[in-house]
Amino acid sequence: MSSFEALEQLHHQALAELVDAATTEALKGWEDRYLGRKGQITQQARTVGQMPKEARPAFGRRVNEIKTLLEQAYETRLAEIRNAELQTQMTREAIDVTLPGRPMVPGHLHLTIQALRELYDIWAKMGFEVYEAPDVELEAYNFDLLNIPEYHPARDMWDTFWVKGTNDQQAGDRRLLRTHTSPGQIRVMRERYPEPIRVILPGKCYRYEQITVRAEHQFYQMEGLAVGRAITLTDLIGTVTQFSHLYYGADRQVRVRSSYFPFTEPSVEVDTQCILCGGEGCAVCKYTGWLEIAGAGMVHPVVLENGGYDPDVWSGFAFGFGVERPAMQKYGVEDIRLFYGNDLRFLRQF
Ligand code: FA5
Repeated sequence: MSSFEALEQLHHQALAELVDAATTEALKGWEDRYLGRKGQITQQARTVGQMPKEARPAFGRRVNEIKTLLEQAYETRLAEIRNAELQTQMTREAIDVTLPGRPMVPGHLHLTIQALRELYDIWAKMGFEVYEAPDVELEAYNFDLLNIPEYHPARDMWDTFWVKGTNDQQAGDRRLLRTHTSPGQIRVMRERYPEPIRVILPGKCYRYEQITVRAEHQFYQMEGLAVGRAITLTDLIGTVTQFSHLYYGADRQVRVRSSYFPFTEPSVEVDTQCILCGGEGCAVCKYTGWLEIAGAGMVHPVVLENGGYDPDVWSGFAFGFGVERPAMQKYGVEDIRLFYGNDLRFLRQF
């Protein structure tokens, strides 16, 4: 077979194989085999030098023609294959718009957040602004400046989580997770002096205590503080009564009992008529007809002084409500552990 015949045969063979190449990878192999540096057409071009002189121009021209024809055929085939691959991909990924949609499951606010927001609204109506104090607190603010020195037995009322690495600090400078929101009283007084104060201090509190149906180791409190020049116990009673009417309903009576807190004098506990039995007596109120809703009292002169306010000129009241327990009463929740147990069956009810 002459070199020309062999060249034509190669041409036809290449075209036939090109039709069989059905993927971009197969096509790449074909290109390497015929047009690549070591490809057969390229090899043919290299044989020109060994041919008789008179045959060289015609052979060389034909090799170049075939090379160009194969390159064009290659481009056309490549476009076909790419198109076919795209079609396959589009079919595979096609969205069936007739399928029913997946329903969105919208989240909603946690019961505690709902309760907090309701409380903010009520206290805002009564002229109290929100003051935020830190969760990680100095021992001095949580205890000493609230008239609870280190030796004071009342420290046992609040079992404390201490912050690791700060217990070699001087007493008072040690850090802890606040056991109540009352340390915010000192912060707001020191910041606002000599202005009168009317704030609520909401926040999470932490106690190293046994978890029960009524007690968590993390829970919210809503502190309140009013400081002015002629504030009396009557103002406190009027304020908490008004609050109770707005939160629980105007038909619930409120009563105040004597109590003890180191940072108030006198100190009281505030009770409201049991929301479930209306005062008749039931298991929730332990058959007393009353539920405790807050600790409160007139700000102790020592605490006023620690806040920078002269107790001979200024007076004030403070109160500390729980947030979860009142919400439990209001919504009939029997176990505080449900709040943070992350059981959606419970949370979705509110
Ligand atoms: C105090 O924490 C005082 N600081 C309140 C106070 C403020 C008194 C200002 C006077 C003036 P007490 O420890 O009673 O008080 O807590 C107040 C409220 O926090 C309780 O009535 C209760 O509703 C809530 N509470 C206390 N411990 C827990 C707990 N472990 N889990 C859930 N709620 C709790």
